[in-house]
Amino acid sequence: MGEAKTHYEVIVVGAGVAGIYQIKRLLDLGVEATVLESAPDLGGTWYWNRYPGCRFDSESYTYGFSFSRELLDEWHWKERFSSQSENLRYLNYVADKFDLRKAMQFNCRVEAMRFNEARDLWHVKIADGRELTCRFVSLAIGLLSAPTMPRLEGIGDFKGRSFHTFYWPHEPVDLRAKKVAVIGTGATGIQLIGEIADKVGELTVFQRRPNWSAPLNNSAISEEEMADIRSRYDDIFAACALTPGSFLHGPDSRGFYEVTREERLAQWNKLYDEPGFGIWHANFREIFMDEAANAELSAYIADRIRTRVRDPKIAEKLIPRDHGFGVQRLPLETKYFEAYNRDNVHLVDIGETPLVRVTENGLRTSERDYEFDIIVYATGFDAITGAFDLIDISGIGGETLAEKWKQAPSTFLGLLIHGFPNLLMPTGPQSASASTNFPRGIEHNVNWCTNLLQYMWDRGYTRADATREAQERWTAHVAKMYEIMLMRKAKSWFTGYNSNVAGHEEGNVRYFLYNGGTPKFVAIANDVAAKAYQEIAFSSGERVDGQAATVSASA
Ligand code: NA7
Repeated sequence: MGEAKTHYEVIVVGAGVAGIYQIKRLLDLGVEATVLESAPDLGGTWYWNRYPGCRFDSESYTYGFSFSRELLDEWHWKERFSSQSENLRYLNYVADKFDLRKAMQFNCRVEAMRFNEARDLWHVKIADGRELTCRFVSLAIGLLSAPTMPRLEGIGDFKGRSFHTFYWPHEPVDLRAKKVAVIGTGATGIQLIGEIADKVGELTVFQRRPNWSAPLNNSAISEEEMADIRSRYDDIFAACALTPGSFLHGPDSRGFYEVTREERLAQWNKLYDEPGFGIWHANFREIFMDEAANAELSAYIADRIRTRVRDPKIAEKLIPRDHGFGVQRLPLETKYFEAYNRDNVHLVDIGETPLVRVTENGLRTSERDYEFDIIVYATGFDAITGAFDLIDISGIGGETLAEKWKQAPSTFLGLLIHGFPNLLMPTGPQSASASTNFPRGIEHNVNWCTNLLQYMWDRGYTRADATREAQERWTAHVAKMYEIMLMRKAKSWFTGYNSNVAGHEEGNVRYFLYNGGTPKFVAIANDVAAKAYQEIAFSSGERVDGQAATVSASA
């Protein structure tokens, strides 16, 4: 395991999708590198989230790694939208196939990282007491890996079982005949509720705000279909590379107002009944920017909800009023709305009667007490920057990242941070990977970062720091793109909103996503590389009084 070693050229933090690919690239190059993972095993998101119903919203065969033809030929995705257990099996298969485990250390929580300016090294402190050094760190720590609990009194008082969906127990949880509460109706709650409604005794859903949601329309993939998919992989990945979201679903080329209302309805009828994100990503572009266009689509989806939910009062409660369709992350669902037609499923509108506290026996709202055997918190994540905030990271001059990003993150391409040299972010804020079919963005970002490292190794540089100007330009560009998007008004993790984290409440929009789409992002990032990384200051050699022996032209 190499645990006695204390120095590496590269330390990768996180053994999820990004960390697995990053270590693969580094080992192929013969670089001395290790992965530090806080969990007992690899898989990241797919290791942790074991709640029933957890699965891809991306078509499985667009989510898998694209780097190995052999892997593509060997792996059979069993379902169009594969489940958590299968996804975890896949990531283990990849790690074993390419012998990556040898470079992974588990149960290693990185507590702190300090940049040593004199030697151009990162000092990485692990919770087990070890301190490692390395030239480069790749923080592959995930976008949604810091779960958050409500700030509710009495959480510890509950005598039954309770857990956040992220920490759903590894052993099966017997839900039969149990009284179960689910708090939260985001993408997670919606997957969970649809899956367990017919498996529990009583299910009570505590909904603060409804979310728009559309059918996943999942199905099995037969041997023949998989053979066909395998023969088309090149085309599939090429098609993903051309769409803004890196999915197979690209926007309708017609203008919303160029077609008649009947034509729009026909298109929506088709998309709603098709698998996946088509209703979101293959829709008219205007739905993301134009209030009237968005309102017409939202009214259409509201009607679809009304046809699926028997009790009109419940149906109205499940229809969002505070935001339009698709301006928050769209959850995809399987029999979610039908769950509310069951006698054992109850909806509590905690927008109207807020949760007051957790009690010994259950939950108290402003109206009454409820008794439960199990309380499930599907309350989301301190998204994107949350995992960074859990590590005490200090860069040039002792500046801490938490302080620098307190109001909002600022980055260069979402990949580098000025003042924090040699720190790479394959899944950071403000890159295209945050808003797209994650692995497609991740593969690009890992390749970009690895090419940057190779560039430095070829030239003997020991420090790369994005310039302040480049970072300011990029951050302003990212923020500007929000101006035209309806999403800027939404209370969702897309805008850095989280009611459970101090400073992340409503009103402080944090620009997390690059909204220009994958093709544009890739073109910009590749152009930076093609022009010899002019936005990055390179230098090399030990420093005397802060001066490097060699400094690049761009420094
Ligand atoms: P989300 O999408 O952030 O959803 C969290 C849900 O929990 C949402 O309905 C919240 O209501 C609700 N919530 C959060 N805090 C509270 C408190 N304190 N009281 C009541 N209700 C609360 O997280 P998910 O895990 O569902 O999805 C995250 C991503 O994972 C998803 O987008 C996929 O990419 C995978 P609110 O809407 O804030 O009123």
